[in-house]
Amino acid sequence: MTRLRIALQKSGRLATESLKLLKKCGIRLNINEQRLIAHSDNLPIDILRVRDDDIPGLVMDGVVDIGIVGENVLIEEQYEREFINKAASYEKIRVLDFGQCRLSLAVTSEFDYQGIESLNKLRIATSYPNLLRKFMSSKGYEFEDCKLKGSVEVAPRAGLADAICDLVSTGATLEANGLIEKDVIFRSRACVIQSASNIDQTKQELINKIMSRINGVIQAKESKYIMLHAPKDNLQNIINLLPGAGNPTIMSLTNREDMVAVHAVSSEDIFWDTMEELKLLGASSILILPIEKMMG
Ligand code: PRT
Ligand code: ZN
Repeated sequence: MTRLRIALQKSGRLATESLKLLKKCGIRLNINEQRLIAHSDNLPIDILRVRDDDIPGLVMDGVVDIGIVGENVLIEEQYEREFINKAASYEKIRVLDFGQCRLSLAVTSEFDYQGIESLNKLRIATSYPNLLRKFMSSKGYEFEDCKLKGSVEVAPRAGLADAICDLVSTGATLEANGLIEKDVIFRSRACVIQSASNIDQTKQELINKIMSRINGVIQAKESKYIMLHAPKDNLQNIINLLPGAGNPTIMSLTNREDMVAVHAVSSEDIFWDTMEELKLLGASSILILPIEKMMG
C-alpha cells in the first residue's frame, strides 16, 4: 500500500497541537527537527512538516492526502486560486479544538471610525488580501491593499496604511500597538482537510480510522468521568445535575443501605459550582477524573 501523506505545520502556533493530536491517535513518529519528512514506524503514514501557508496548496494539488491548517490560511488560498482560475478543490473533514482566532479590522485610537464604510477606498495592511477583498466587496466597499507578511500591526504608525486587518486572539498585540479592534471579518480554527483527488480504498480506510480516533480524542478531552456517593432518596436530582450523563452506573455500598455509588461519563467538564450543588443535595466523595480515550 502507498503510504498516507499528512502535512502539518513545522513550527509555529499549530505545530505542537497538531503533532500531539496525531500521537494521541496512536501514530508513532520519530521527529528529526532538521527533516522535512517523518515516517511512522507503526502505520503506513508519512508526515510532511512545512510552512502553514503551503498546506492548503499541497492538499489541493494532491501532493499530500490530508493536512491540518487554520481555516484562515485555507480560505485565503482558496480565494486566491479562484481569483487566478487555479484548481482549489478539497474537502474539510473536521474542525479541531485549537488554533482559534479571528481576522479583524483595527484602526488607531485617533481614527474616527463610524463603521466599515469609514474604510472605503482607504489603504489597509493585511496578510489576507483575498479574505478582505471578498468581505469588503460583499459590503459594497473598495480598499487599497498593502500586503504584508509580518508586522502588520505596525503599519498604521509607520504611515504604510490607514488601518489593518489581522489575526487576533487575546488582543494584546493590538493593544500594545495602540490599535482598536473594530469589526471581525472571519472566525477561524484549525481543521483537517482532505484532497479531492482520487484516493484509493485502503488509504481512505486509513483516513477514516484516523478521523474516528481524532473524534475519540476530542470527545474524551471534553468529557469527564464522575464518581460519587449519593443518598438513595435524592438520587434522581443528583443524576439530573450531571450534564449529558446518559445512563449512570449505580452500585451498592457496603454497610450503607441509604447510599449508593454513582459512576457516570459527563459530556462536559464539571465545574466547582456543580460540585457544590451536588454536595448540597447530599452527595459525598465526589471525584472528577479526566478521560484519556473514548470509543462509541
Ligand atoms: O512559519 P509559518 O508560516 O508556518 O507560520 P506563521 O508565522 O505564518 O503562522 P503562526 O504559527 O503564527 O500561526 C499559525 C496559525 O495559528 C494561523 O494561521 C492561525 O490559524 C492560528 N492562530 C491562532 C494565530 C493566532 N491565533 C494569533 N494570535 N496566528 C497568528 N496570531 C498572531 C497575529 O497575527 C498577531 O500577530 O498573534 C498576534 C495576535 O495575538 P494576540 O494574542 O496578541 O491577539
Ligand atoms: Zn505562515
